[in-house]
Amino acid sequence: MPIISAFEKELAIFSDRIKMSENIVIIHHYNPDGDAIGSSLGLYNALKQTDKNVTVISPTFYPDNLKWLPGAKDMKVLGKKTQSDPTILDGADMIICVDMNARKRVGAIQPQFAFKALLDHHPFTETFTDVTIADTSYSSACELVFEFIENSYLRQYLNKDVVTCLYTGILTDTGSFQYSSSNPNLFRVVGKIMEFGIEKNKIYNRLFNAWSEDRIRFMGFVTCSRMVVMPEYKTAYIYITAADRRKYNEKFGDTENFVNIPMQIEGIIFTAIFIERDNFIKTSFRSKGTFDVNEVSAKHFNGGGHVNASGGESYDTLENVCKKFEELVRGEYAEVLKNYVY
Ligand SMILES: [Mn+2]
Repeated sequence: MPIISAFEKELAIFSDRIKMSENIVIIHHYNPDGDAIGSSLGLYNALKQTDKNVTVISPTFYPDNLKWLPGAKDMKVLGKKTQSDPTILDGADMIICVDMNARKRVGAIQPQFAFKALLDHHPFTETFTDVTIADTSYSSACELVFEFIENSYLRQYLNKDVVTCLYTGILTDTGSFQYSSSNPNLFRVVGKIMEFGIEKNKIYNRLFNAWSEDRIRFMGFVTCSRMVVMPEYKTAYIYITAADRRKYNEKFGDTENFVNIPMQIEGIIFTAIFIERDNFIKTSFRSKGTFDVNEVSAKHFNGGGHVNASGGESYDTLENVCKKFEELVRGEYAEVLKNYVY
């Protein structure tokens, strides 16, 4: 049974509202990933076959390896300045937020006048919309968007473009089915997606084998010179300075997945990365098994996410953030990590 069947009431309201609306805006979180872009464009490609005006607004620019997605060129991509433009949502009678659990995730944009709906799979969803369909059993917003379309009048508009976008977000949010993918429903959805004859291998290569030479060399440098392994605690982390980023001509998205590099070491179950950005330190965490990095992130690094993947930010120096992390590993989490059997 689809997960969405628990949301019968919301589904009806959501679906009716789409029918009634003429100008629909789809919006996702800033620094969008494959799931944010994929779920927005999946929905966009379905809705654009109707008689409605549909616009996807991206609060910030997005990774190059997603530019080939059907409909990507039609997206309205904002920046720090245009985000604060109060007229940006003028004329919209419905705003659909995807892949975000809090209003602040859209940056300075103020989605306040139109009817708002949310499709999300993060824990701790804030109530900032008029109707919400959110469930952490979904691997990705894309899996949820598929079920939403499948179970609404939009079903007739499912096509290869729609599911290509949705498959993209499923792949990126599950690390190609490594994590967040134990719910059988995901494979039911993927099975349905395959029926549209998507180019599965081509999608994979466009997403994951599409780096610049700089990025591959950056990854090599980081692995050699910026990785700290704490074998006793089954933990390893990477730190990157602003100078490192400049040296390797870092482009947006280049450091994505660096946090997974130490995870490939036998015995490591907990990894982190700390990246010196312009005004803050970006933090990401990954784990194997039940070690909850959502808690680590929420409690200590102003962030959140999922059990095995989370992120946050810190306003201290890079050096202090690394020190704090090591202290947490050797202190608060020491017993759990040392005794962790995986
Ligand atoms: Mn997601």
